Amino acid sequence: MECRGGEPVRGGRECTTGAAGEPAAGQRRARLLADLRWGLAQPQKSLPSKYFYDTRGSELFERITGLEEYYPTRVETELLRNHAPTWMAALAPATLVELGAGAATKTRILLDALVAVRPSVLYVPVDVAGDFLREVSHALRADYPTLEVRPLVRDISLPFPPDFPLERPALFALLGSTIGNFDPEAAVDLVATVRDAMAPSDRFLLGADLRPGPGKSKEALERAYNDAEGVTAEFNRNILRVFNREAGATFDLEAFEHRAFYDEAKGRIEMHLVARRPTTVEAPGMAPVRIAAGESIRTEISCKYDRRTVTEIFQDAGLSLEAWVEDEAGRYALALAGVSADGDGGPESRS
Ligand code: SAH
Ligand code: AVI
Repeated sequence: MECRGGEPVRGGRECTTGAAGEPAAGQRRARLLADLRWGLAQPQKSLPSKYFYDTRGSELFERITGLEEYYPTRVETELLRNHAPTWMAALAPATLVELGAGAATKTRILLDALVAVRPSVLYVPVDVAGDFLREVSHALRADYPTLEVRPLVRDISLPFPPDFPLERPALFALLGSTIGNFDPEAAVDLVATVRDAMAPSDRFLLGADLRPGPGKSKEALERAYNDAEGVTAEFNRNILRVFNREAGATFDLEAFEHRAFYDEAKGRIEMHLVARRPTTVEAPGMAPVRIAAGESIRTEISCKYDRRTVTEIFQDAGLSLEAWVEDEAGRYALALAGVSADGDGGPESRS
């Protein structure tokens, strides 16, 4: 079965029983094993990119965001600095829900602008990386004493309704171009899930990495995923560590090398782990899988956008684009959207 994100997930709706809605350890292990079996049985072997993010993977991603080659974080930071104060003053949201919050570093730009106009705010960071999310939430509570922080450990590729009411207006944010890690159909499903939770007064803020153009070469884009220090390669291999540790798989990390390239036809970066030599992986309940030298496992897609494709995703999901800002070189954009006037109006219009 294909789930949102074009990634294999068994069993539909996530059954959540742990703290902050986190799946119990046994359920997570069963899901990892099901995804591993499915992914390694495909003609193009693949693993869901959400499994990069244990605490080590989250920390490696944070290191990536500081790399010279990885421009998206720098450019998004600049755009947020320039536009967050105006947007926050106009919207004054009572709730900020952030999908794939990670270290919430850039979120602080939103929060600074927000608490300046509305000190008492609810912040709901949603992320699969539970331990990391708890640490980040703890730090935010210390730094923003008037902020109520309610973290949710959820998989955003599945419906993730919070089990508490959201104060309106709410701002839903999906930053870092994490939308790119979902294929276009899955991206529409994800945005539609958010739209279903939105009231007419709410807004959705999306960060999107843009396709190569006059101010952005394909080479510069590919460099962002092939840094000189090898941090992205380490991040890529971390997915195998996660499967070894959490699912009892036997990936030989040394047998795989990092590869990332831009596929112009699909408008996306693909990240792979390529076998340097024949290697075999075993896992509980799975027949050993032999991987030939040169064969690869695709570990991530990172779709790139333009204003038209983002507008289409919004439209298909029942949202309308209200603001679009990008840097001068056209490398990265922020898009702000509201519920479409011809939609059903979201929760405020339902009884
Ligand atoms: N928003 C941050 C982090 C981006 S990294 C930034 O802009 O820098 C992507 C984040 O999304 C990680 O924290 C990862 O754990 C989370 N993530 C990835 N797939 C996810 C999924 N399916 N459900 C929930 N969180 C996910
Ligand atoms: C989180 N996500 C949007 C990053 C991206 O650029 O697709 C993850 C990443 N993969 C390699 N480098 C960064």
